[in-house]
Amino acid sequence: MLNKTKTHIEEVARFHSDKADEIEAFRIKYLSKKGGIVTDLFAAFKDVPAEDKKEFGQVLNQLKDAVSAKIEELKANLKSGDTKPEGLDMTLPADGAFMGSRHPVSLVMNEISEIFTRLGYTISEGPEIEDDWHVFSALNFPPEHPARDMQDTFFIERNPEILLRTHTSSVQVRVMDGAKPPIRTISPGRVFRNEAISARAHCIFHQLEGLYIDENVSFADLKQTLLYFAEEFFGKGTQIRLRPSFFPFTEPSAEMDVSCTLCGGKGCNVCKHSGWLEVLGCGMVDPNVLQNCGIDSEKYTGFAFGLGMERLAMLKYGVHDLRLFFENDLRFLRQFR
Ligand code: 2U9
Repeated sequence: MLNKTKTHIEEVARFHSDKADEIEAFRIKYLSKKGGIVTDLFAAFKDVPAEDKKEFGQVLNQLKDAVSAKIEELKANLKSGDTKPEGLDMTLPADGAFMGSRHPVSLVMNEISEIFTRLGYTISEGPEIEDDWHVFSALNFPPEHPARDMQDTFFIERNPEILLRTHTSSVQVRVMDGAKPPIRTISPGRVFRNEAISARAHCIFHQLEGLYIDENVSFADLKQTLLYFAEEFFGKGTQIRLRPSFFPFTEPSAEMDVSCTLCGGKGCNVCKHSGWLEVLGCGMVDPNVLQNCGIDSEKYTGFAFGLGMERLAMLKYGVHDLRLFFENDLRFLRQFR
């Protein structure tokens, strides 16, 4: 028994761990009230012959002290912080940090901006809070036009008229002011219209408008530019068609459809069995607008176009309710990672 106790002392001296659970197992092995080695040896002490009791008692106490000292030493190391804190395994790989993603409207806006910057267009930005001149008057809106009504536009002040821009054409009016053609610019941005919110409309949305002014710019240039855009954005082989339309700031004006991106023109639910999807408005800049912005309409002509970003994002990603773009629901947004 004496030799066994001495062997235990050697084992205790050799023991080392920097894991809290192993140190606890060590304590239980030696000091547990039930079945602990030290506890059992003390219980056996009464059976040791009287002449051996002194020596055995000393060795047994040595073992008990060695166990207690070892536990204290190892626990102190744990607390000192240069080893692992209890319950935390520093060797495990780190949790993957959640990477944010771009909003689908930003994705579409960036993609379209890149298509036009490849064609040499600059990107122009301007204020969201505007005056009547830059949003309506310079763009040839007649005084009685419904867009000038409070039902359609958010007014901040009535006299003088300060309002939230209803289109980003106002940015291009600012670009034209004092600039000499050639002008080739796009203006992406947020616009505001006093509309009831539904699955297809919102009072805040995003537009990207384009403007190209130079000598001899023709409707054929507009068509070719838009065909290039359609093939880049919707894919090679996409067809376009132009239908006559009306805007106060362009003459002639047109709306452009692309062959349905889902059925390729055969007819499906998305294109309402017409084979075509309406994607943008366009036209030749009205000479009145050029004159209003200080550009000689005898010398220069230009074309312009406007796209609604939410509508294109709905087509591109198959989103059926425009309100999803404004709700910031992470279950929706994470799908665009
Ligand atoms: C200047 C002159 C003319 C920009 C244009 C459209 C046609 C158009 C709509 C698309 C969907 C608005 O968001 S939407 O509802 N836009 O149809 N926009 S031509 O014309 C301009 C721009 C600037 C100086």
